[in-house]
Amino acid sequence: MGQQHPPIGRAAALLGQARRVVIFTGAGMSAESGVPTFRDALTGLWRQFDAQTLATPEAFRADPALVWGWYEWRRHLVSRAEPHAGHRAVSAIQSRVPHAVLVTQNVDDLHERAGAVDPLHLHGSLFAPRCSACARPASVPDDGTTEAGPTGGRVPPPGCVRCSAPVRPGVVWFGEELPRAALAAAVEAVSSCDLLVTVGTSGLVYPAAELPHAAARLGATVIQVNPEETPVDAVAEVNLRGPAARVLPALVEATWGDTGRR
Ligand code: BJW
Ligand code: ZN
Repeated sequence: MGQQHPPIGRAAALLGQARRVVIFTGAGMSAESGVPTFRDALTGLWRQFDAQTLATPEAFRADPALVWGWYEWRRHLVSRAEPHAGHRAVSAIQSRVPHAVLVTQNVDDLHERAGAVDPLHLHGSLFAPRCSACARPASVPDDGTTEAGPTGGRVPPPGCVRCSAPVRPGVVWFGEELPRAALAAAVEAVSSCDLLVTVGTSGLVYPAAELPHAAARLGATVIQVNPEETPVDAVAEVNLRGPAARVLPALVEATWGDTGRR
């Protein structure tokens, strides 16, 4: 369709009219906070590994210290990171739109730290370890004790206090089921939204990647924020090609006349 307005103006008009919004975020949302995207996560001493292979139950069973060390390294990285203006813009949208549900694939806590309301974490959290055998929640190790060191980043996981099996990260690995309540709430929000804003996801990992397509199929409008093309381009009414920390505050400002900072 011919766009009379620049894309940001068209997106602002859609957001300003929307009554039920879903904001759907992926790893690109946190990139400008210094958290590498999933496909860029293997830097430094992790360069020799493959993320898609490490993020599996098979990898954890084969080498628990390797996989636990990788997640501890990432947990420390996230603990030192700060939310950026894009995270705050997401919270501003939640405070302006009567029904705005945040669905994230991210395992960090940057949305929470920027004031987001009840984010639905489809792929779990770096901060919710549990027993790999009996699923008992385990405490997050004390900060500073498991910094990846000269051992090449390997850190043996603690044992469960109930059954002594290895504690595992509370994230969803390939081949594992997504948390049912979060997925059901996300599907429900997508089914009843009139606008879905997708931010910083490659749209490659299912079933989460289905959500923008489901929204479009059910008649909602889709806005995408991503510097790169993705499979979501096909269903997005507006593509805002740029980084989340710049585009989202600009979108909030174009919609409501300020950046949402109070
Ligand atoms: C910026 C930016 C900036 C950069 N601003 N943007 C159907 C078809 C094919 C395969 C499957 C299918 N259904 C299921 C599968 C298998 C599999 C799958 O999808 N595989 C694909 C690889 C093909 N899915 C699963 O296995 C899922 N489970 C499942 O289906 O279970 C079935 C089952 C049912 C019942 C019982 C038992 C089983 C589970 C998927 C779990 C995914 N987990 C991970 C790891 C989490 C822990 C960890 O982080 O280590 O989640 S994988 C990884 O991908 C992570 C992410 O959340 C997820 C999505 O990645 P995301 O967020 O899109 O990041 P990137 O890096 O891919 O992209 C970043 C984007 O940001 C890029 O587009 C950049 O351009 C952009 N960007 N800078 C804005 N500044
Ligand atoms: Zn246990």
